[in-house]
Amino acid sequence: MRKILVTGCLGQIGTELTLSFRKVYGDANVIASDLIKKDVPAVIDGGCFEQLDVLDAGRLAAICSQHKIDTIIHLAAILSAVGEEKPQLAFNVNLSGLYNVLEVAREKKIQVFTPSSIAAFGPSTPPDNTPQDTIQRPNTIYGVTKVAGELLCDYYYTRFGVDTRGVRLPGLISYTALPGGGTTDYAVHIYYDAILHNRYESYIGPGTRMDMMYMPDCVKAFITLLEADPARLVHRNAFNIAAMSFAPEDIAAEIRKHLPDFELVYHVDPVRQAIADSWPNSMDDSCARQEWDWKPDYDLASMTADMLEHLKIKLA
Ligand code: VAH
Repeated sequence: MRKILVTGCLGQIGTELTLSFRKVYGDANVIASDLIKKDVPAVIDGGCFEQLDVLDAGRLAAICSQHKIDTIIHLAAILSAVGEEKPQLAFNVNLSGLYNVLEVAREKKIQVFTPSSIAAFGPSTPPDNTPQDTIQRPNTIYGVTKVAGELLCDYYYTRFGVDTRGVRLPGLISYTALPGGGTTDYAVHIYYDAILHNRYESYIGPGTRMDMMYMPDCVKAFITLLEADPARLVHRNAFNIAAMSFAPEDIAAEIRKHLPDFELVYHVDPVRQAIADSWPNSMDDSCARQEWDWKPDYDLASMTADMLEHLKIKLA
């Protein structure tokens, strides 16, 4: 059975992924780690937690040795919007942190799974049905670190034989843990505000379509690719995966099927709008479907129903 280290375990992906991985691989086989031990009992009390700054290569190596780690799910990162406020921090965490993970993986023969993002594309990328292999000239530090990360992971596979794998994630929607510092976060907050206020003020403007995915599909993608037959993988570290593409008004229309009086208004944030405008409208994920049988389970309607049902309980 695998011994898995999850970095960034208390983030939006990390929280849900750690809980799901413990169900699949066993509580004792998933070591959760994050920079700060925040009060998330389900993760902290559900198994082993280690405080880890991914910039501390010695501590990372010591944890991998102590727990005999053979798989690292590397999630620790600074996201797009915070990255534009703190570009030097984003460079350090997203690239030096990844470098430390790849180096310990090289030395200790550890498999590495780390996500890229639609942010790895830029204004010159074909925006509709964006191909798997195409122009990547992002104009955000987050996107620059994601492209560099994709190339670093490819290099460690071809040069050192490290089994690196990853996906380009769309915006992620979930009810377990809030997102932190992204551009697509609006697509989570709209559901919370629908339950709490029956109204949402969107910082992303009308007509701004982006790829989005429900968190259960993201977790499914991580496990499916992690366990995929390596002989089938032509691409490795940056599979486009998609589930749905929508703009704020599309979510609002779906919410109104459940909350007829829900009101959507706009207060556009020029910084995050510019980031969103630089990203694709929709990705072509045919390579993931061909090479490891990717297929999402949720669309906007089923995600909206599930989100509102869970948030009514969570926010009661
Ligand atoms: C962000 N949620 O908004 C992240 C993600 C596709 C976007 O990488 O920065």
